Amino acid sequence: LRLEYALHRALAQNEELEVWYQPKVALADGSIVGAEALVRWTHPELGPIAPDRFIAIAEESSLIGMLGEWVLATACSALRSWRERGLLMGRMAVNISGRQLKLGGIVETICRILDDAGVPHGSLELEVTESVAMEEGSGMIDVLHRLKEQGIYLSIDDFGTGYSSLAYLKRLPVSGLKIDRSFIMDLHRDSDDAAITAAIVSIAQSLGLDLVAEGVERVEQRDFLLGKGCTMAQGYFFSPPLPRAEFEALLVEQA
Ligand code: G
Ligand code: G
Ligand code: MN
Ligand code: NA
Repeated sequence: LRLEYALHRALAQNEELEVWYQPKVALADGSIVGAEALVRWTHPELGPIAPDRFIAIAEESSLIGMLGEWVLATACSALRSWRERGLLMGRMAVNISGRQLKLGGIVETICRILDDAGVPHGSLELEVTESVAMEEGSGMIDVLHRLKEQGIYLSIDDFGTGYSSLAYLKRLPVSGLKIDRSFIMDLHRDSDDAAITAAIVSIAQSLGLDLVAEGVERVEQRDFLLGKGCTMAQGYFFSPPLPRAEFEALLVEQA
């Protein structure tokens, strides 16, 4: 309850929260093709609080709407500025939780934030976890379809950790998959992980889905993925998530 109160205060005062950005790169040459927005909270006394922890708190309380809207608006305003300067014409990816997607009027809220920021709908990617995307009988599929109708790009985060049937995956209105980093981590020395990753690459290719590998930290992982035909990645090998000014410096460097 104390953290919930502190989070509420942080949102109201707009000082302790930040959005950091991690590049999504083309595996072949490391060029930046997009960004993922990741929220950060530094409490004045407790220091940095892990997003997993405070997002869970926000989801249990009614703060998830406010937090999610703040992250989206902040990320869109950064993207608008980078687009205007020709620094990043690719997409901005924002994580969205299941609870937030179920809030009334969520599609309208998201579109309003994009329109206010002057960001084309097609420049937003929403990352939804596999378990959320697969939720049946919750109206989730309908929300995802309506977001897609609005031109928003949808991808499945942490792919491979849930239990999606391929038939169901084919019916989802998503355009891309992100291979969970647990498979990438030991790719270079675990033959099961290598086989699973190769299988996910071919699933994505057969279904015509874009694919991003998460958590690429080593050159061997990059080379394996390139060899299998995966074209995009994120990970410390390329860059960790960075504060806005540092991410922007990378964009300027590559421009
Ligand atoms: O960036 P980091 O690895 O610390 O993120 C931990 C988790 O928090 C990840 O699962 C990530 O998707 C999630 N996360 C980070 N930022 C956001 C956000 O703005 N909204 C939601 N819903 N989840 C986020
Ligand atoms: O669940 P999601 O994919 O949204 O989580 C993204 C999180 O993964 C980010 O918070 C980021 O800090 C973390 N991350 C990004 N790249 C790497 C990496 O190469 N290795 C590890 N261990 N974590 C990473
Ligand atoms: Mn993500
Ligand atoms: Na992930």
